[in-house]
Amino acid sequence: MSNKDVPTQQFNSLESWMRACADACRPELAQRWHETQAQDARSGQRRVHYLSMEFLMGRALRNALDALNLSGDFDAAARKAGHEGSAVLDREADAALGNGGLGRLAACFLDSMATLGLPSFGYGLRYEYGMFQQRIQDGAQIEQPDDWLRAGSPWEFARPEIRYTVGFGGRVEADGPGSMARRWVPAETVRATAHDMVIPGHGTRRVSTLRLWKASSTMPLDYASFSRGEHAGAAQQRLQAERLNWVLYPDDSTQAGRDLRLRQEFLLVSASLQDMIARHLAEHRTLDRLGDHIAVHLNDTHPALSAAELMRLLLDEHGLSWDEAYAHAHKALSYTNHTLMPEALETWPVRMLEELLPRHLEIIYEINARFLAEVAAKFPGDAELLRRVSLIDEQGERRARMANLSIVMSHYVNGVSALHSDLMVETIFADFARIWPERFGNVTNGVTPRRWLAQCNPALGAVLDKQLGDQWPTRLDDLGGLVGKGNKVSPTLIKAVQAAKRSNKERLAELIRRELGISVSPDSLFDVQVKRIHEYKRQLLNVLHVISRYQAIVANPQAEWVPRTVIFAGKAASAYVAAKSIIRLIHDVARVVNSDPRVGDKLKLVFLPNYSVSLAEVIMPAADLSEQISTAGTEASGTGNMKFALNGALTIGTWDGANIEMAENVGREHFFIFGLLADEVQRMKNLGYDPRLYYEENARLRAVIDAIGSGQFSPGETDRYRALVESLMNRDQYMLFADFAAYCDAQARVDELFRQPALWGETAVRNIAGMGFFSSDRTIREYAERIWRAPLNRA
Ligand code: 26V
Repeated sequence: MSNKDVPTQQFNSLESWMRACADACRPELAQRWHETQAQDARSGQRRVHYLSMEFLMGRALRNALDALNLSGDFDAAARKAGHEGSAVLDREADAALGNGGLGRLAACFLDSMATLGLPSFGYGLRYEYGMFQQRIQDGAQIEQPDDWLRAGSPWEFARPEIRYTVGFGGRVEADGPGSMARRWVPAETVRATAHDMVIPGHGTRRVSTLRLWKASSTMPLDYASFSRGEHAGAAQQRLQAERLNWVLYPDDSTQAGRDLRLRQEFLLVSASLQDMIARHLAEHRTLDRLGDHIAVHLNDTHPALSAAELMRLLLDEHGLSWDEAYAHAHKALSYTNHTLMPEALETWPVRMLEELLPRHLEIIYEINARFLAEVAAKFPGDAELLRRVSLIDEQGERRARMANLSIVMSHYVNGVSALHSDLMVETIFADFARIWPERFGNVTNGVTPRRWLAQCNPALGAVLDKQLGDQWPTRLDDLGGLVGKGNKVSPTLIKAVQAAKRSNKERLAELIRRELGISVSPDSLFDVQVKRIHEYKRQLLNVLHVISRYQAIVANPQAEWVPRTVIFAGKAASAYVAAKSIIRLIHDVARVVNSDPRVGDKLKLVFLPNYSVSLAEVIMPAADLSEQISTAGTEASGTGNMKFALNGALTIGTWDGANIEMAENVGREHFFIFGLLADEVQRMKNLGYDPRLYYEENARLRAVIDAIGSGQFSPGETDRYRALVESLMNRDQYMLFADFAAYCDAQARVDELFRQPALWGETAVRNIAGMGFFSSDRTIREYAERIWRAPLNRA
């Protein structure tokens, strides 16, 4: 046996260990899943159906073991076999069926719905390739396919008996004189087959379902063509259908107006609604009370065609009247908006809908006509208002506005943090809020404390168990108990929390050494920004500060610098040039800083490639400082911010998204807040913002920009960052220059506190203690009570 075979051997044995453990969990999960389904069918309670194009699940084995109370046994058995438990778990591929925050939120929600005993289904698509894998070549991002199903998924249950036909294209025929009912005759059909993933609840036997649809051809092989020897032609049908499953759209920033994306969205919507109606009929025999029994939640507008498809199914397939169908749909539907960014608001060219979904377009027109008549009656003579709220944008190429459709058809619309929900009704949906003020509200996001604390940070988990008892993972408000009587924090507790942080930092330092060959000191302050790379999130502002710090260190190496390791990770949408340029700049700056002998441990800069749920699970527990520095008014909520704080990081952040509510719960004095407020940003823009003034007035900023612009970090190619610098100097859309000085001041305050370990540690504990509110259990309770009106059956 050659040396080269050894790792393969090890790999195989770890991999088979992982498989064996998953296979051991499967029957028990299946049993509990059956019990849950039977219970929900018997109870006849309202079920929630969470429709999302994205579920960013990550790995499932540790979560399954925990839910089944088998984690301890697993760790012991692995050790006995000579394996590290974590090495076994690392063999599982992430289910990365999502881009970022929106998809991960859906995954946290499934966990909470199961845990709280909410009768629930998640509905999504079974992409064969998930979020692309990011490689870095010469400092630049390269995308590679994510073949996560290569070896199959141990968590999937194929359900060949659960399948529906989904149509595309064709024409619409009248179906009887005078009737509203019409008949859609699609030109093509595909078959959607259910593949269920089990979602175990914690501290309950309940197991709920994530149902992912796989499209296949209704006519896999055209025998006539095949017999004529036209093999490629014979496979056409099959290809047409199967391309729907190929790949998750990896762009979370711009509307990707593509035919395939529209087909994917309709596949999700149509199969899921047919499934709900079939289940309802099996349990209740009639559709009379459909709207009372199903809640259909739209995770952003991606499943907004649900409004039209539900109407079509009820009108055309089940013979209901318009008013009956509308009443059911309106009772069932609710919608969450996740972004105010205009470029992410979905619209579809009417021409595409005409071609692909002609009946749905008719229904959208009818909904629009009735809606506009209602508005005209309520606000007579306001033609401008009608133009703005219309479901059809008539300027230029006519387009259907999916947010407008979602709002009109839903009984409730929510934003994802207090600020975001306020801005939503003041800006993008102001007209609708005037029409239906009672329809709008807020439900602040949360994260599951099982994955994001108990499982990813067992060291801190053990400290909490000792201090609070072991119920906190399902009762996160218990964290408040970390602060004792008289608002004191016990020094022993602080020490224990710091020891946990230290071991997590050592683990991350080891990973950085392994992945990048860079040695970083666990004594340094771990300053972390991990999230999608986007201009509004301002990774670039962070880089500007790093460069400024580098320049200051070089100018005065003898000063008492607080050693820092600045860590980035995140993916850029493949076509997003500016974001990719930021990744490149981070690498260029890192090369210069990390190799400068004058700097040493005082400053290190690392970019960890291929950010993922699994990587986040190692990073979050190890962070000292969490960077949440979006331009105020742009980040709808953020959820990474919550994961960091829950794991004892302090936050440096703007007054944006959920940062605000976090600071209020923790106490502003324990937060590093800086920068313009959302209304100041707006006011400044209205007055005419000139970034050059800041450049001219702030010598520190000038030195940083000049260094980038002169090619100091890109010696072979001095104008590599010309576009980036010009865009800052001429426009600076996200106001980095306006916030730069305040950001640097806040970073100086960070240094000051870090010099006082006991005080820093106490502040970390206070941050953890204030995070009880940000459990996704609380979020789901709010949805269930206020929006879905669905029961919780917590065992
Ligand atoms: C847009 C598109 C356009 C078409 C291609 C695929 C795609 C995928 C996603 C999006 C919109 C993304 C919106 C989003 O992710 N919002 C984030 O939602 C988080 C959960 O509510 C929130 O914490 C983040 O602040 C917000 O940016």
